[in-house]
Amino acid sequence: MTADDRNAGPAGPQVDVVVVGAGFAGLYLLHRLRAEGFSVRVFEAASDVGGTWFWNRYPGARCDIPTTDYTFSFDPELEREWTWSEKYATQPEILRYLQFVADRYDLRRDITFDTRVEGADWDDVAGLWVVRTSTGETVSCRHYVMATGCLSVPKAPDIEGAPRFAGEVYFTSRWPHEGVDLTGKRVAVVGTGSSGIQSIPLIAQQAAQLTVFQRTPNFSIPAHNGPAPADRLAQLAADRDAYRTAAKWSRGGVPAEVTDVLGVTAPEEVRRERFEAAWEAGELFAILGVFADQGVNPASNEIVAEMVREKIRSIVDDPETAEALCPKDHYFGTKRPCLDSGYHATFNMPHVRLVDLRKTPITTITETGIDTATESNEFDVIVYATGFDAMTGALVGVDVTGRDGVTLKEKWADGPSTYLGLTTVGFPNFCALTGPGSPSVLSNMAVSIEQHVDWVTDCLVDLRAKGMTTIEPTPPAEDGWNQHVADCAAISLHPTANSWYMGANVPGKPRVFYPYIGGVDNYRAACDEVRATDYLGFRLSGPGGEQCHDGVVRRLQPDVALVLDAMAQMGLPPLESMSPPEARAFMEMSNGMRPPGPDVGEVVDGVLPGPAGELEYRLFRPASPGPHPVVLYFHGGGWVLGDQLSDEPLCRDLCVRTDAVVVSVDYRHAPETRYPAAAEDAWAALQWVGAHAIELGGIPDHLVVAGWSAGGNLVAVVTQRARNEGGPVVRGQLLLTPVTDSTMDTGSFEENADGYVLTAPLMRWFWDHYCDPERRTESTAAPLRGELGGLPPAIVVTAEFDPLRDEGIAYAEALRAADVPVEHVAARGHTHMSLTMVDVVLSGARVREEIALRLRALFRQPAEV
Ligand code: N01
Repeated sequence: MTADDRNAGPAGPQVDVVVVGAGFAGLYLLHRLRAEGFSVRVFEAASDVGGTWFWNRYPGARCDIPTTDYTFSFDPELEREWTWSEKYATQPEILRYLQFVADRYDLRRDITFDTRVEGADWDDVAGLWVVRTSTGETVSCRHYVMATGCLSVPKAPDIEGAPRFAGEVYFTSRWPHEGVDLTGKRVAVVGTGSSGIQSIPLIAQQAAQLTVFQRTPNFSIPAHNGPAPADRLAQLAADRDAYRTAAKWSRGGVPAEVTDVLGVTAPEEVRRERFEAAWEAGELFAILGVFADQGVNPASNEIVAEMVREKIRSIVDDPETAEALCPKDHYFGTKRPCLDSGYHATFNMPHVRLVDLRKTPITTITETGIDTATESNEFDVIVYATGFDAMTGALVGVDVTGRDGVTLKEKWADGPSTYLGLTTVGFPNFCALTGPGSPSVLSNMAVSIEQHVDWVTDCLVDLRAKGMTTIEPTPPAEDGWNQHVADCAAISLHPTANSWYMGANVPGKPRVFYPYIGGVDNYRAACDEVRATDYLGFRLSGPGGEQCHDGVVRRLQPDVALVLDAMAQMGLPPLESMSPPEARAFMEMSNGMRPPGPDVGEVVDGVLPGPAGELEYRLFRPASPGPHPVVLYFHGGGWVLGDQLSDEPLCRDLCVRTDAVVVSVDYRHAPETRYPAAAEDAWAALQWVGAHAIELGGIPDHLVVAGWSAGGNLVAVVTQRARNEGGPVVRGQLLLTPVTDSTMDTGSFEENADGYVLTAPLMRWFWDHYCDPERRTESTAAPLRGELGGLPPAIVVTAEFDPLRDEGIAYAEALRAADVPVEHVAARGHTHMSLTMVDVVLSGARVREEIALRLRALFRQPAEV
């Protein structure tokens, strides 16, 4: 009990912390809290420690992360005292380990076994939780932590007739402790997830007949179990601390090579070699990391998926069974892949049979067996390996009532909502270890558990030091985190699968992506940042006063952040420190390394007449039969950099998404030819393209002018001029993060002056090269200052982290005020550059699709002018 609480008198809590669950998480939390001088009670429904490893005793149960990594790392002494016997330890060995840990740190004395926590109510006046247990005990505590595991509540059997079966029934997740003798029995196994796939080969060894009822085939690779891998043991022996630190800062919680090999571009022999190496390694993160893009790119994913299917076909003798065992309805990795020991070969045994429920669904379970659409089968035993109400089942299963009488179940009725996957608004002093919105099940649980326990313990120590007794996230912080979790998932292929990660296995459960897929490393960085910024996004209160640093910890799109980090690590010189020719050479070199953009029907290079000589253009034609609408495009580059090729991936993307001919035209650049040369060239290009639209393959009067950045400036300038001069007919204008004014003093300029590639100094450098200060207020330099009435409909795109954001918004607002139809697309979490980074910043695709949707609508509307 803290000093404050001891002084609090009878109204104070009985203990500082109540913890639910004595698995990996509960045990370590108890150890750490106790070491920090907190009083703790742990309640555990089972009769011993172990959590999931207490309950899941089915034959073949093992971990699927190598035990060298699936282990506590907080105490080097503990690591020296315990040696795992196998690469993937069995359930009994892992349970013995947790019992050993409990004994070694004398943890049992604070754990109450055989006791389920049934409810916890927040008392807002006293600022404490009142916890109710199945034995009738009531305990008050300052902090209430659920360490209940992500896969601890078995899914209720949802098969018609299940209660009628008169034979033996077992659940893999609640296997009898005394074991089950299946010798000579006719056994049915329903379910082919990790539990089914691990147990089926061992059940087959005993059963007289085994029938496996498979609804969805799962990807599974051989575990190649045996002694712990020598290379890993050597790394640990050489420098344990370095190895454990690498795990903490890895993507999945296991030190692993991070490849940059893309499946889609790698040569066949490289693909094969990488896949075979991962197959031989028999490790989840190896097979999930064959290619850098397999988790996001369907084509790359399919390469891995098909190689796994080839393996299945090579193992299983009967071609029909082999095909039924080949997963085809989800991308590899979007449901948790399994590690097995002889699973597929089990189907070559004469007494083992697969029933494909996709072809012949179960109609009912009877007193004596299972009926499918085509047959009746009699069994002595049915084994359900049908999974869990994952991630939230155990949390909402307890009657947790927060402030204002709202239960967690009610609050999460449409899906979990958390700050950092740990805390939730309305539930002060409440934590869910490895909760939804944290890496948890996508990571090595041992590492993620230690990280959460350490963070929570450090937090409670900080609160005590500050004299604070309550902590609760703020709504903006929680909304921001939920958004970030969803943004991370949206880039990946994961949400496409009907997986338990999506809540899809439990009828009626909200369909959202439950865990955080942004990586253990990024997640840890976010949590560390919250603490380092004195609890950003949390409200703290107590005798020490009140504090609230409200805010959102991650606002950039996750892939934008990755690109920015990668660029920062390269330590590139700022463009404005270079001469224009150096900056151009540098840009050309970096453009040479980017993905080319999507295929289009045809690419044609040409020239058109400009006021001071020919202007080069590149035309991108859709593959569909023409004629097409035409988009005249002006590149970005601050009027100093770039040419008709420099935004090629973006032009290709626009062409494919809008089914329009895109004509990217070059213009003269500063400082060699300063303002208004670029604007004059752009005007000439508009006139020429307008006049030659039909020859270019365009539909008459279906011309849109588009441009990015300085190109967006030129779009605004030439559409104003076309209105002034009575043509050409422009159906619409697309301004992508445009320059519309020259003041460089907006809020967004201040906020985003540095760190997002287009910096305030770079923008000044551009302006200085382009235009004399005294001419920058002319409307052909700063179109926001022009007359805006009577302009064609506009799509104005702004990016949140862009110095130019506010002038883009100002232009959209000014157009609207002048009665010009405007669609403003605000790209949340994006930078000035990121929307143009086709196939690099994948989150940009959604924004470009939104733009394309509006452009297509513009093309369908009758021309205004
Ligand atoms: O559960 P699952 P699990 N009729 O949900 C099927 C971890 N774990 O216990 O896919 C017919 O994966 C269901 O079919 P479908 C690991 O993270 C780890 O196996 O919904 N079939 C599926 O085939 C794992 O991912 C280890 O179409 C029905 C199966 O039952 C997670 O726990 C070991 C059905 C359930 O698979 C869950 O694994 C074990 C119905 N009505 C578990 N309902 C290690 O190796 C469900 N199914 C560490």
